[in-house]
Amino acid sequence: MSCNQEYSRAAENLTVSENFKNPIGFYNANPTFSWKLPVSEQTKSQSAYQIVVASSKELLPNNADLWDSKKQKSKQSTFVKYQGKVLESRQKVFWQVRYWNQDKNASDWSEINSFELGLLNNSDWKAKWAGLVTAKDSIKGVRNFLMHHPQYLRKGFELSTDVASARLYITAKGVFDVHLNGKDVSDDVMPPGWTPYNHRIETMTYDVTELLETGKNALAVELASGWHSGRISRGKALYENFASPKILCQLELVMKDGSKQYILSDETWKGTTNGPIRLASIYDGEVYDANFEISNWNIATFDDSSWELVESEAISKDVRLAPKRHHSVKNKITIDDVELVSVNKNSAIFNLKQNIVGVPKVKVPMKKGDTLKIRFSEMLLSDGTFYTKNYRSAKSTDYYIAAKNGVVEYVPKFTFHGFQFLELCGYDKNAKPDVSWVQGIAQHSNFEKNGTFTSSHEKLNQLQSNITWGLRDNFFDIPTDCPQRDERLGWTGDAQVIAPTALFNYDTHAFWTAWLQSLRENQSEHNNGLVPFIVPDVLQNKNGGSGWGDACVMVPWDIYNITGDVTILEESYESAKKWVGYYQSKVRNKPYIPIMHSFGDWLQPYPSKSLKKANRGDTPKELINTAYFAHSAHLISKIAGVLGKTDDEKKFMDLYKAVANAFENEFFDENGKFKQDRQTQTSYLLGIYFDLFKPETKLKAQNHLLEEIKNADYHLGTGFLGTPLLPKVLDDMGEIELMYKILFKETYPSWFYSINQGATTMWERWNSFSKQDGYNPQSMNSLNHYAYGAIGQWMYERIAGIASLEPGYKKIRIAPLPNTEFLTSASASVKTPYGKAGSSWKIENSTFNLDVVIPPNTTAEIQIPYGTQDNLIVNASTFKETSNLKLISSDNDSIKILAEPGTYNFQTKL
Ligand code: RAM
Repeated sequence: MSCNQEYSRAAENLTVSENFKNPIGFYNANPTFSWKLPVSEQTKSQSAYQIVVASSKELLPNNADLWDSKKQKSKQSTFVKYQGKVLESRQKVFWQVRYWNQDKNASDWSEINSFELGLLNNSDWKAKWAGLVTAKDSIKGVRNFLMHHPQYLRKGFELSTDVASARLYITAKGVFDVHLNGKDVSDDVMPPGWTPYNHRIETMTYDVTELLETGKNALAVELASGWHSGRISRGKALYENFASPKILCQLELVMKDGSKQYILSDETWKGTTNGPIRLASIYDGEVYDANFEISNWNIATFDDSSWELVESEAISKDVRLAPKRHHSVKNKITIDDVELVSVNKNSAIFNLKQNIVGVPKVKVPMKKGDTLKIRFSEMLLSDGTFYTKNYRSAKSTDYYIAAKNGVVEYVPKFTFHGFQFLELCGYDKNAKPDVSWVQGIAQHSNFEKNGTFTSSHEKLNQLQSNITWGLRDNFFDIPTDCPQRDERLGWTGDAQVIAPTALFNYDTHAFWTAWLQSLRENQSEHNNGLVPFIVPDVLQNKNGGSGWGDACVMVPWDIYNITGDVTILEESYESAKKWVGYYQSKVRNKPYIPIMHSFGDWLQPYPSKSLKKANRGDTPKELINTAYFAHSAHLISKIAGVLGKTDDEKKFMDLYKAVANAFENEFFDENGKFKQDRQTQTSYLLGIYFDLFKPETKLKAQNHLLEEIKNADYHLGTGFLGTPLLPKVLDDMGEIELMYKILFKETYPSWFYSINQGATTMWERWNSFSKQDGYNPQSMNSLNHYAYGAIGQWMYERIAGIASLEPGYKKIRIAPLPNTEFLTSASASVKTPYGKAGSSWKIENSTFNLDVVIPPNTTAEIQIPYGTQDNLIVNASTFKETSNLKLISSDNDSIKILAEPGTYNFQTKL
């Protein structure tokens, strides 16, 4: 019986599509289903499953009216496609699953989960865009860009019967904060976030049933420019030329008597710009004047007769309204361990000890009528000077004007800053500045932590911290390049290099797939397949860039390998092919060598070129174009293979081989040497990692690469494109000691150099700042830029030792590569689609100790880097093959084992 009980343990952790748990306002009427098997001795794997889907809970499991998958003999427990009846907007759908284990015993049915669809079609919207025409009295801000006064909008309404359920569907051309009867509807930050608004605007869905009252109610919205009508979108012809922000809002009520009511945004709404937020800009900050506060404006009893009527506008067919397909930004971490750095006559400087993105929360004594000015900075100069030059034209300053004497509390709402230090001035001169005056609120898209990495080395741990802070700081609804200066754009190249590391550390599956949809929408504007440098594409440049545009192929491929979700390959396939077509269209005189724009190996250290061109490094763009052309064609061939498109698989394989051949002939001599006086590490890295050389040339090129690294005194010499490839290439070459040597270098250029200079995030340049000389004087210089954090993938995969060997960790590789010079232990865990996997090693008394966790429904190849089969101890006994552990191979210095799910401890002598 006890056995049977184990067998009956139900599946857990049910999710739909990209890891959504019981979502409402869900975007996908064709979802996929995923579940995890419980961790138990009896459940090693799944031999079959059954999913049942119904329109009400009561129909489950036996009368599933929407879909019954029936028993499917399959090991698949992730991303199983829904194949039932067509689902509609607003529909609430219930589902559960059971599985059969390896012994063909059925589990119990899982708990019932649900999802509720949002408004999927523009025709679902009865509301109109509504708002005041603020363009007419807006002021000219930095570089003459219009600044709209934020709007306060409201609508009172009366309900005669009780509400059974209510959903608020809402979005904005701009950003908003919505209240119902004076209460916050959500804690989302700056919804609806940023998409190419000329193609698609995401809509939010909130369950507001509990906030409504019988009798009088009021819906109230604060609305500001955000990305849509702010200078970050750069005007141009986009987004209706800085049109006044507007809201679109549809409150749908189902009453207890079954009747329906709608409260819609339209010309009957009232509005004012005479509220306390006087101005708000992403780059430039917020101005809040407490003298303009309007008490009770967002509750039902407020008299809005003196407010203006808004203008309305029908929704257009051309811009899709679609439920948000990833999680919005939230306040995630409060930093209150603050240091008071200095107090001058009129100002005080505070240090959060961590470079964050978000807003300050200040509690400061003030005198009526005075203005508190809050400035931000990433790092002070050694003499304590408050430095803001690297924000360039972004004013990044908040102002608060006090309406009375006493302590004021203020958190800006419609802006965000990138900062570690903040300066206050304008507070009550009689008060003594105190650390309690300031907190930092770190904000980012609301994804969960997915992995952990730690080791015995303090600086390596600081690097992990810098990587993960740099990631979160730049995942503000879209993946941005930097979060602080007058840029904050979705650079495709940066995204391409960081995606794998991001997926290890955070559950960014939905975050990436949402952004990739924006990428495809912007690509569709260019018939030749061009993928813009930035997405959303507010620059509207007519050039595509190698290594940047390839994000449309490389990021989907990474997502697929790490999650096992084939959907992203299907969604991206045509886009990827078009991008390779763009390369083809750029081939001029020499076959397979595209002549086109590239940012090159961006920010390579020690460039030989003069300052203006130095950022692009020394690897010629033609070489980079050709390398990425080949690589993207190669990946498309692999993707075609996964999708069963055999013709394309061959066609793109042939193309890749032809381009690779041209690459070798054009740029390398018969000795595998890069044909340019100024040698670069990246030219070799691209050729080797993208597999562009004939085998004999590859060996020669590898030696030239080693030579180059030696010439650099064992420092890296790579920019944005080369850096992620360096550990992979050296690893394949077996040059592990060398990789450790480079990684643990303390001098410029290296990862630890920035740590030695006080970095708490990754930097844009290897030498963005030094304690001695302060900021690198070049104007483009961010202290929060994730590209060089791409080393994070190798830290998980090889220092700690966890990698996905078959898509989505169906097969796991545990293969740590310890280094005894620098480390005595390292450990990582990852929430795989099947459950938690772990690899943790330490070396003590000449014994190598490895703890491994392998989740159900997977297998693992475990490679123990020391010892032999004879001296291997497993879970405290001498190693013997069992049904759980099979020997694959054993030689003098490593043992390879195939493991079934479970928890294992391995010990062996060094
Ligand atoms: C700057 C940033 C960004 C990079 C582009 C090419 O804007 O460094 O990260 O991708 O240049």
